[in-house]
Amino acid sequence: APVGVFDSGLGGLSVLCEIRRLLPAESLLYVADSGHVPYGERSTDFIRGRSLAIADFLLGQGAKALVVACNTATAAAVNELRSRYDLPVIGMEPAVKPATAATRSGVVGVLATTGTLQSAKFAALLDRFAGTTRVLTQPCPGLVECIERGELASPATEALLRRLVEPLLSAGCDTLILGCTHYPFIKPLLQRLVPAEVVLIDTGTAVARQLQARLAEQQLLAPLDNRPAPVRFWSSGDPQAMHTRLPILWGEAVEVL
Ligand code: DGN
Repeated sequence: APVGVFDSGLGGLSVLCEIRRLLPAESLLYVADSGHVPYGERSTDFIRGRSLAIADFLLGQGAKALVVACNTATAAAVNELRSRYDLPVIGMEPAVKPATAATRSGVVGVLATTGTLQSAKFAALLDRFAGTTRVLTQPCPGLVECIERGELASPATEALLRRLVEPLLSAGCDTLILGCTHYPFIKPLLQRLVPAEVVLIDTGTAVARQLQARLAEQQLLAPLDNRPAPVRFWSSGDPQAMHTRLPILWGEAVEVL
């Protein structure tokens, strides 16, 4: 049975990549809700509805576990998904706790969508882990769209990113949290735009490890001789766009359903 992974679009591929690396024997089924990307500025009800519909689809495909490879959808819908389905549901969360451990200046910045930053889940996360660290938030409208177009280092993407991080750097942030699964794709560009000592933190590997632990605990791990397991892709948008973008964002040969 496959592990079902979904995102509003192609950003979740950054998480899929880490899952693939850690768990090469797991069959994976990735859903990009490209017909509705971006989720960043959508209402909570809309995102919740999409998440439940995609989860139903993945369960219909026999998924044994779900990974919500989208911070925005996790904030909006992970509780509903967990109460509705009796299988492991792994979600994303901006890495506030590791960032508070990493910062020396005591000021960290969170780059994420408006939806994530305005969510009750994010407020609870800050209450729980921020402690004495100053946590500054920066919504990034437009950035997901650049990445969806496959523009990982274009002048337009660079100009936008510069404008977004500048206030965080002037406020003394020495640690930046990539709180959206699209952003690891522009990590090399971001690293070039910030001073070398600024630490960038994302959560793809932590989520892959969490998935591994949950599968192990429920004895759902695929046998190791299942390698190489298939990875399949499904998009609610234009399948042709998926075909042209996937080679940029996902290295392996692909099967688009
Ligand atoms: N990739 C999603 C996230 O992690 O929040 C959201 C991207 C979007 O649709 N705005």
